[in-house]
Amino acid sequence: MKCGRCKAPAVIEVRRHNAGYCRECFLRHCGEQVKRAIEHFDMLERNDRVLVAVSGGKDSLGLWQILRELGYEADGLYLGLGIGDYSDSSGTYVREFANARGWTLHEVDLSSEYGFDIEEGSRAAKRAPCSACGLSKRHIFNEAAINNGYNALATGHNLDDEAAVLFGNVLRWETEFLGRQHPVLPAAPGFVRKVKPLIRLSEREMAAYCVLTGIDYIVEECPMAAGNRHLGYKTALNDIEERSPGSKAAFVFGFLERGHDRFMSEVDDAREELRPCTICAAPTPGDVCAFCRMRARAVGEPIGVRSTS
Ligand code: Q46
Ligand code: ZN
Repeated sequence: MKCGRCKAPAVIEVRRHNAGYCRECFLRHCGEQVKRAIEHFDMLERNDRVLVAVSGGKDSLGLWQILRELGYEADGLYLGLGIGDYSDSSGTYVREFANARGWTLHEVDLSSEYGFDIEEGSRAAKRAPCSACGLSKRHIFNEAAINNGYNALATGHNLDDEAAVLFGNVLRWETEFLGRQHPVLPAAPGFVRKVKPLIRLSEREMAAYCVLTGIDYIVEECPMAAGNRHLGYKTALNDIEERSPGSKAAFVFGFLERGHDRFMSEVDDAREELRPCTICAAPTPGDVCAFCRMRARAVGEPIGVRSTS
């Protein structure tokens, strides 16, 4: 197969685009897809300070590099979740990546800074580990971006991730989540802007991007992911995509163009009722936010009192 752009031998085929690419044209394609997503959804301004949440995986490290190559002032944020060897090794990949390039990396460690890890939070809050983890990430990423003066928080969610989340939300008609499912969530009091610039690139394209640019990333999955619903949705969608290339993109972009607006009112209603958490000041519908409640339960403090020692 030849590269559809320059006719050199192709190194990858992207069936969704019905195209093959050589190394150089493929890397240009990845940069163009990110640029297109940023412009189309008004994700970033040229002078924004962007904080990229990096996990050590292909998507977040690839995203950080692409944003820097496109000229954005982008720094990294790594959150240590305390998930055994997986966290130790993912932290090493992130640090080596940032050090090799001399890029700024912020680090937050859940256990040493908040007094609990994902397993303890999950047990205390009676939530599945991924739910406790998602809650912690949302809270800490937002807090770190605001405290360090960033205008936007970028995450490495790719097209496959977004398709799987959309699939799950549609299966259960989670209307408020559907209203929130968008590649850009604008800033609001207490919330930094959140963007997903990889929405036009698949998992496979991100893996190829990292291999072709020599990015060393953690290949093993988080051990907590095994058997979760999200992975099941990904497998089902991969099967559909295999038979009918382009289905995932049609599903996600069709929703964003023709479905998303219909669910927006659910989010507005929910946001109107928010007020600052009495412990951390993050916006919350109650007195104490869900993260502070989980932390208090996990460390055995009465809810509503944060020890200062
Ligand atoms: S890190 Fe956290 Fe994921 Fe691990 S515990 Fe679940 S949500 S699977 S992206
Ligand atoms: Zn709080």
